[in-house]
Amino acid sequence: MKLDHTCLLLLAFCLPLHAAKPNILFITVDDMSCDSVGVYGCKLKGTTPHMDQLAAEGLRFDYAHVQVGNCYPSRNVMFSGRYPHNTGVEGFYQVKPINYPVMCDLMKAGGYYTAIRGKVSHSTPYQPYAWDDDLTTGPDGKKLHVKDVPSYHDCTLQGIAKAKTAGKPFCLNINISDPHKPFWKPNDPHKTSKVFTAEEVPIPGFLFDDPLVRKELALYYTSVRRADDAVGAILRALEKSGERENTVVIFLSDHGMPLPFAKTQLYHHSTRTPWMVRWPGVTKPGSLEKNYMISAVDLLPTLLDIAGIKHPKGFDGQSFVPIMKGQKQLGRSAIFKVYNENAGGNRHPIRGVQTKKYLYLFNPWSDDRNVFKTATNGTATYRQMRKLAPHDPYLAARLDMMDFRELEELYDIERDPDCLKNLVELPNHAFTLKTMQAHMEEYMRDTNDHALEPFLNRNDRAALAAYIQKVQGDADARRANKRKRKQKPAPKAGAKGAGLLRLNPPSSASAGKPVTITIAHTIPANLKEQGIHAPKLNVGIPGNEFQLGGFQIHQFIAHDRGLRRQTTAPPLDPITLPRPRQQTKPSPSGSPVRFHGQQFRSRRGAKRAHSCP
Ligand SMILES: [Ca+2]
Repeated sequence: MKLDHTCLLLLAFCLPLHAAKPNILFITVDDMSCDSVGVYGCKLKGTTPHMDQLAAEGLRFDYAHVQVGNCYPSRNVMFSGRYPHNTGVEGFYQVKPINYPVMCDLMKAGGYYTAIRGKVSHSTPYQPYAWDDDLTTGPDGKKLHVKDVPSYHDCTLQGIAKAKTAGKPFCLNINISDPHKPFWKPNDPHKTSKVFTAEEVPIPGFLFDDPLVRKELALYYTSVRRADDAVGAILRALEKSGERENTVVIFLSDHGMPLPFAKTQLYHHSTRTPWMVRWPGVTKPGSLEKNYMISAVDLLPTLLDIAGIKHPKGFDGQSFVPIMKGQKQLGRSAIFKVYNENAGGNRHPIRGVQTKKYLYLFNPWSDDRNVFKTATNGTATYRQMRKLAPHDPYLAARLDMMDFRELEELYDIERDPDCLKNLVELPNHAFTLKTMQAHMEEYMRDTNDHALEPFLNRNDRAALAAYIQKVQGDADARRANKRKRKQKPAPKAGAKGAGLLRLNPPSSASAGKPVTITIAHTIPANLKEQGIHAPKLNVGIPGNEFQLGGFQIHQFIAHDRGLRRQTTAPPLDPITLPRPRQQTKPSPSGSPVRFHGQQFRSRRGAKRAHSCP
């Protein structure tokens, strides 16, 4: 662990305040929406019996959110008590060295044994980090399977035993992989205790009723149930250890379901999380907190208060221990939400302010041309939305919003939690808009957010474009450096994996015209069928080549490392086409230049034709 001088000084002040320290068991699930939980009003019965039981034994918060709609930055907020612009962890990349302590440092300095299972690389600014143990590896040295329910029981018991051996209270962070993709599937070797059918699943208001959407949702809800099985396994291990009565259990999700308008967004269902705390002797069984808003940035200050560890300076969040003890607390009427980039380094910054009634979003990248790139574009639901949109005005409007957004959005969460009707231009909401904008400015100033300047200049298109160019340029440079550091020579002939796949693209390609790519392979026939890194694509082994046909190119991007291409659905990221002769020109400066092909559709045309209800 490398911390600078300031950080070490801060740690030196983090002395324990009390001799008796409760254990902490912090459990997360991955990509689960709050309303998938029974006690939070799930319309499908039986999704989460163990989570419901935990709620019945403790306190649950009705107005709880995470800050970020994707994993790595969301978890780093939880463990740092700071917004992404104050940790540097704005996307899926390591930040090293750091000048602030994280949960692991502070708990260890406070006398705790610390260990983690799952999401290890996403939970600290760099890895490996100084946890006492990584419980992701079993006692036999083998890595535990992320979807294996019994292993969650065993690793919890193992962590508790190790803390006892060390003679310390424990702070365990057990991160369940479900319902993150890949979802449970029929004949999955990793069992779930209940399978839900496409016919019975509820359709979230931000999606649409369609057989393919239902099918995807059924797999999601079945994976929610397997996540709940893992919660049960962890809590059984705690009981078995005899430490239940001296352990504070905290449970939440890192963000909403991995489907369009939820994951990687800052909508209501993107960030709302089930948040439960069972603190024996402190929280009242079955209680519900409906007055105050809490968010992930408050987690670390809260954990330190529970553990009686003094806070270092620099937290953006605030402990909510007073609320759990039934006391009053100021500053709990709004939360600040932050999104910057996806796992692929595409920057589409969003900022949000949410109160119990309203949500205001600022999308500085939204310019009617820039298309939002996100993990959920690879889902069956998104592809179906694209397929149906040309013949369905409602879906055309929804797709338009998903891809292009608006510079500002305002929603009445009480009446429209699915965020379907943007109120930003309605005169009768002008006062609310101004109030929410003022909240936003205050948060940005207070936390030194780099999006403040574009926010203040939000009516100046050139200023917004310059900001987006700057942050995307930073992300591109960071990824180019990473590639340079990681660049390995191509595997030698005969080496393991060499020549498994060879792409044979067409000798020429035109924007708007379908292309066919032939992929020759030498994958051994006994492997039968293998998934390759492209959504819903499998390699049939018996032959020695297969074809991908019908992809339409709608945009070419000349890039510093050759040409990247975008196709219409389905996206196919790993395949690179050669530089076409007609559509691109070299950039005089060598910097990225974008050329739009014939198929680049007009947003304004779509918007005129359809309006969102
Ligand atoms: Ca996640």
